[in-house]
Amino acid sequence: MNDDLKRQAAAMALTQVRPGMRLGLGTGSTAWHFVDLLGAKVAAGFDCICVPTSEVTARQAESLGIPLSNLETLDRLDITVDGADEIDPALNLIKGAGGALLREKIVAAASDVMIVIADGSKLVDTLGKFPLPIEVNRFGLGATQRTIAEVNAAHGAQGGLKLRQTKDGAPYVTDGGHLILDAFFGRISQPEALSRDLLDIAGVVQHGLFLQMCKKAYVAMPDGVRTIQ
Ligand code: ABF
Repeated sequence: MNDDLKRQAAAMALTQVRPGMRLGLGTGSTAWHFVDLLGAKVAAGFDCICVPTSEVTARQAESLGIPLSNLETLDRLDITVDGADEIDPALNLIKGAGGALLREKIVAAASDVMIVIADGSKLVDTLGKFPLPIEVNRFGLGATQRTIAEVNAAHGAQGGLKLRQTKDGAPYVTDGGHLILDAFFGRISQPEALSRDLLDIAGVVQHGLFLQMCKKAYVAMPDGVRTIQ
């Protein structure tokens, strides 16, 4: 059911894609559907060039014959299509459950338009129920973690920080070789200030707040796909 909704949202995003476009390809189970549908279009002769936001998405796109490039060759992209973990009414997002937030943010920032695709479960009034992923350098992890905890407490975090782990208990390592701390807020009342304060911490590489980056969201509900813009 949820998977059907994700595919419907992905299909709506595909209607925005024109021949010759430079596209950013997101990561996650919803973005997977977009890449899958785009792959079918490419197999039928559609022309586009894409930058993937993770190694997983790169492998999927390659397997479908989608032409790939990078942000050294292409300076700007027309559209990035990606999923999200939370979407607020102003289209601010929490992303990063899939561990690809750094490349997702770099690719979205290099895109003229970011389109988010999701099912209705991702809509929230206020960001923060979903843990906020914070990507950190491995060096000095303890010191970085303590500073983040202080900043988060000042922003009203209701829970602690958890080092993300794989199923077998090893630290989860991102495509960039970094670690992820998941921060439990409950409610993020001042996302812009929190974003700035987190980025001021030396060991923080990036975080999963995507503020004022998304221009349009296709959110699939049982009674149809809603466009939010
Ligand atoms: C990526 O995948 C992430 O930024 C986000 O964390 C996640 C959403 O995954 P899904 O579409 O599987 O719910 O877009």
